[in-house]
Amino acid sequence: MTWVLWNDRLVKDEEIRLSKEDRGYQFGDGIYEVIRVYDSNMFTAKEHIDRLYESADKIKIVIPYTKDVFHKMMYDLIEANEVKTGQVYVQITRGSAPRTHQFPATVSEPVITASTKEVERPVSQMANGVAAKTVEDIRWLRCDIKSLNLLGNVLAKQEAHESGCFEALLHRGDTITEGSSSNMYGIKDGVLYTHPATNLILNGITRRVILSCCEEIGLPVVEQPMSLSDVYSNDEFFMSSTTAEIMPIVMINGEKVGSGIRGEWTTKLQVAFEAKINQTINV
Ligand code: PSZ
Repeated sequence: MTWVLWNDRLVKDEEIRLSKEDRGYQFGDGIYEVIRVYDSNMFTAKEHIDRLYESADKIKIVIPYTKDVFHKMMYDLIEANEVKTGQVYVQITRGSAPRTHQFPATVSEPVITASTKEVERPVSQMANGVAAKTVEDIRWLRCDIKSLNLLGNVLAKQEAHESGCFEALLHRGDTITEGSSSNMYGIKDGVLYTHPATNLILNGITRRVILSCCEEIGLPVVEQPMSLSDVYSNDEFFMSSTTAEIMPIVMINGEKVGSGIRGEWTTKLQVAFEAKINQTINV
C-alpha cells in the first residue's frame, strides 16, 4: 500500500480531497521540494527543508509546523512507504478560496501534499553523459523561489525533449543561467564556472554540495555567469539536480563539448559527491 501525506495525515491516494479552487491549481500559488532518499534516509534534508521554508516565506505562506515536525512528517511517509532509493515530493499551496488574484481576505490554511517514489540513481547517464539544447530563458525574475509556476521550465524542457535532448540549457541573451530543472557548470583550464546564486537561478542543494566538493578536491570555483557564445570552449560541462546528481553534458545543440566524453574533473566530483552520500547513509 502506498501512503501520501495530506496536511497532517497519512492517507491512501484516493482519500485525498482537493478543491478546484485550490490556489495551487488555479494560480500555481505555492511552492515545492524534491528530496533524495538513499538507503531509506533523506540526503541533505535540513537544506531542503530550510529552502522550502524560505520559498514559503518569499511568497508569504506560513507553514503551520516547526521544521522539526515537518522533518518527522517526511520520515514517517518514507517509512510508511518503505522507500529505499527514491525521492519525496512535497508541495504546499496557499490553500483554497473563491478565485481572486489577491490573497484571500480570511486566512486560509495552506494545503500540503507529499508523496514518494522509487528512483534509481541514473548511473549510466552519469557515466556516459547526456545532450542539451540551448533555449532562451523566458521565465520571471524570481527563479530563486521553488515555485509551482513552472511553465517557462516546462516549455523549455519540452523543446529540448523534442530535439532528443535530456535537458534545456537556459540563457538570457548571451548569459547562461541554469537548466530547466538543474544547475549548469562549465570547467575550463582547471577552473569551475557556474552562475552565482542570484534571483536568476534556483540555488540547488546539489549545487551547494558540489561547491563544497570542489573545495575538497582542489578545483577552484568562479561563481560568474558563463557566456553562451563561449560554451563550446569548455573542457567539461555538466548539470546537477537532486535526482540527476552530477550529470556530464557531452553534447550541446548536436556539437561536442570538450572531448565529448565525461571529463576528469567531473568524474572526481562524482566520486567526492558519492562519498557524501555514503557518509549520510552510514550515520
Ligand atoms: O527529478 C527531477 O528531474 C528533479 S528533482 C529536482 C530537480 C529536478 N530540479 C531542481 C532544480 C530546478 O528545478 C531548477 C530550475 N534549477 C536547479 C535545480 C537543482 O536543484 P536541486 O539540486 O536542489 O535539486
